[in-house]
Amino acid sequence: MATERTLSIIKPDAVAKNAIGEIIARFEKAGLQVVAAKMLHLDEGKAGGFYAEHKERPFFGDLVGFMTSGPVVVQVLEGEGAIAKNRELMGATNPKEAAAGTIRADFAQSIDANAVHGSDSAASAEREIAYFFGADEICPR
Ligand code: RTP
Ligand code: MG
Repeated sequence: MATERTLSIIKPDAVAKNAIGEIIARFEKAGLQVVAAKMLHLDEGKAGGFYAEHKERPFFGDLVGFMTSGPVVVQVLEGEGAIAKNRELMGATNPKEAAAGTIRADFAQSIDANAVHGSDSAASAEREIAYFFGADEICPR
């Protein structure tokens, strides 16, 4: 499998729970490397632009409200099959449906406050990484 990069966000609920370290440890233990990271408090424009694909969905307002409710940690993860591996570690969107031992099963409380984001395809990863990071902010090891 090829080495890939994916965008990960530790969402406001997980930051508020002081779970940043535990979540990053799961990525590292699974063989993913953090090659870029920053903490940000998103405004409506930045959060809405990030989730633009969901603009017409009924949950869009709640999603943007939640993502702007507190700081987030945005990271680029690199590794073999990083996009699918991260989605596997995250678990299902709705924590009630997330497999035991996944990040969402262990840290999320609802479909809105669901602890983490991860790019869902190579095209999304490319767009999302560029949305938050310049090339000079990514540090391959
Ligand atoms: P994410 O983009 O945050 O990684 O989540 P995801 O791929 O698992 O789910 P996605 O379909 O992209 O939805 C983005 C976020 O919108 C909220 N959502 N609410 N009420 C609902 O039916 C509903 N569906 C999605 C979730 O917070 C989800 O993470
Ligand atoms: Mg998504």
